[in-house]
Formats: sequence, C-alpha cells, structure tokens
Amino acid sequence: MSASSTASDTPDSVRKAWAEAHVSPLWEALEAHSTEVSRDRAFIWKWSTMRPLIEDALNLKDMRAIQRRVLTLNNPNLRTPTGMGATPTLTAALQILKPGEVAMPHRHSPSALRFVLEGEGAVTIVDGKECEMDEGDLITTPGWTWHEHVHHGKRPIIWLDSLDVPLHRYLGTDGFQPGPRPNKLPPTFDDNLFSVSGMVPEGLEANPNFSPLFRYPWTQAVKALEAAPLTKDGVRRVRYTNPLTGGPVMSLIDCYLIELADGETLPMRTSASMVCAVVEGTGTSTLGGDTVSWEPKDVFTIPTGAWAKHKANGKARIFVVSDRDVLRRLDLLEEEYGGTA
Ligand code: GTQ
Ligand code: FE2
Repeated sequence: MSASSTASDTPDSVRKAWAEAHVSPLWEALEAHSTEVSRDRAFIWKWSTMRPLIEDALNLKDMRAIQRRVLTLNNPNLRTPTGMGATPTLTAALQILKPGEVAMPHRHSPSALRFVLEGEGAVTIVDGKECEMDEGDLITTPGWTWHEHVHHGKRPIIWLDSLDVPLHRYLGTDGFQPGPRPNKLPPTFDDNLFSVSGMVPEGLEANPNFSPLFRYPWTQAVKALEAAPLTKDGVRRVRYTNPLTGGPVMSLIDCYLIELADGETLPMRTSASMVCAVVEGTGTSTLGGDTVSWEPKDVFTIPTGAWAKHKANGKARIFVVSDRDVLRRLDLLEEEYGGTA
C-alpha cells in the first residue's frame, strides 16, 4: 500500500472533515513507518570566521539600548521541533563585553553557563555573589538565579554562552523576568566552604538543583584534568560537579573538560548531544558523516547518536557542554565505544 494510492482514494470531503476536526491520518505520515531515522548533523563555528563578526559587533554604537552584545550560534542542521539552538537541548552564543560595559540584571527559567574564550577582568554577579571571569573559567547562572555582567578589564572579553533554552521551549517552561534584582535574595555560599575535596559542610540550606560554586577556575580544572586517568576511548575526561551532590553543575546542563593526546581516539557514540569549545590545540573530528578541523576557540557540536572520533595534533583540550545527565535521568542515555566513525 503506497502513500499516494492511499491519498488518492481519500475524498476531499473526508480530508476537509479531518482538517476541521483537527485530526490527521497516521497512515499518511510516512515518518511514523520509516526505520530510517534522520539524524542531526554536526556544525562548526570557526573562530577565524567569528572573530571579525565579533569585531563588527564591538563597533556597533546602539548596543546600549539592547544591553546585550550576543551573537547566537544557530545550527542549520537541526531537525528538532523547536528549530532553534546548537543541539536539540542546548543553545550556544558568543557574548562580548567592552571595558566598562554592563549587561543588566535579569533572571529566567533556563540555566546558563559562560566559558571565557578571550580576555579577563569581568564579573558575573549570581544572586548577589561575585564571580570573576578569566580566560578558561566556567561560570554558571542556574535557572531563576539573578545575574548581571560587569566588565572591569582593559580589553574586550568574549565568552561562550550555552543555555538549556530549547529544552525549556519544548516543555513550555521558559520564563523571563527583568531586573532590578530584589534586595532579598536566596542564600549563596562562599567557595571556601568547598575547598577541601571530599568534604562539605553539613546543614547548608542550598538549592540541590545546582552547584553552589557558580565559578570553576581554569587553573583548578586543569589540575583535575592532569590527575585524571585515560578513559576507555583514550581521552582524559573530568566532570564539573556539584560538590553537595556529585551531580551535574546544573539540573539540565552537564559539563566536562577533556584532554586528547596525540593521535586518534577510539570512536564513541552517545544519545547525549554536545557543544564543544576548543581551548588548546588543533585537530580534526569525524562526527557522523562529517569531518571538522578545529583550532582554539572554535565551537562545534556533536549530534545525538553520531559516532565521534577525534584526532589531535599533539595535546588538545576541549570544554564540553552536554545534556548527558538529562538523558540519564530519563533512562535515555545510551553510550557505545569502538564502532566505526
Ligand atoms: O548573559 O544572561 O546568550 O540571558 C542568552 C540569554 C546570554 C545572559 C545569552 C541570556 C544571556
Ligand atoms: Fe540571562
């Protein structure tokens, strides 16, 4: 039974009745019967292309009104219903702040992170807690925390933003509230409370949905990475965690730092999707049917279910944002090593 013969013997009057009743015939929805699931494809935003675009954005004068110098990275190869983002669940953007500029306080249900690609001397204030932003630092602004950015540095600062907006959009849970921030804010916790590994204070009234740290300095991340063993696929990998739970830094966003040694990694694939920012080194990655060549500050995606294999020229370090823990909690996380990329 072909779709066209089915279609042709359906009287127009019947089609009209379907449309009016807001129903549709599943037997004509070909995808429902197809075993060939179409997949998202990888995409790379090259720093060499982005940097001049950032320079243009830096030169715009009417930005004061908008208060947000952000270039959103739209993956043209997504087939998700929201049609937005870098992966089905995550957005990526490049945010730029000039010395002396501020991004006004606000909050929203989506969680966000910032990973500093270039520059230093900015501060993100999260529920009143000041978090310094230097190159390689990860700063988190969990869902509904008040946040604003201030730049005290001497040159422009550029960071990668990634938010779980597409997931919120899909679930219908996206919400936004402009500042000013109220005087009474939820409690925040000094980083010193978590400075001894393996020990945390008892009795903190912290929101368990996100890490109370908000800032993960680059030097600390590298220290952890250097101590980490090689994993199954030949990659050194550390996870940014919530010290109070051992879970991801935020409910819906799970971050990693990986180090590739010279040569090829074992192919691996996962039902998680990822946004990767190259910190150090150069190389190529085979991601499903696509091969991308990367350099520092390039941002690329690894699509859901794609076999991924990396080849670094010498040592390379890559910051990874993923929805891995969302999939795990939904019993949808599937990971496999050693296939053919
Ligand atoms: O810096 O608060 O890229 O609210 C998108 C939405 C950044 C931010 C983005 C945001 C922000
Ligand atoms: Fe925001």
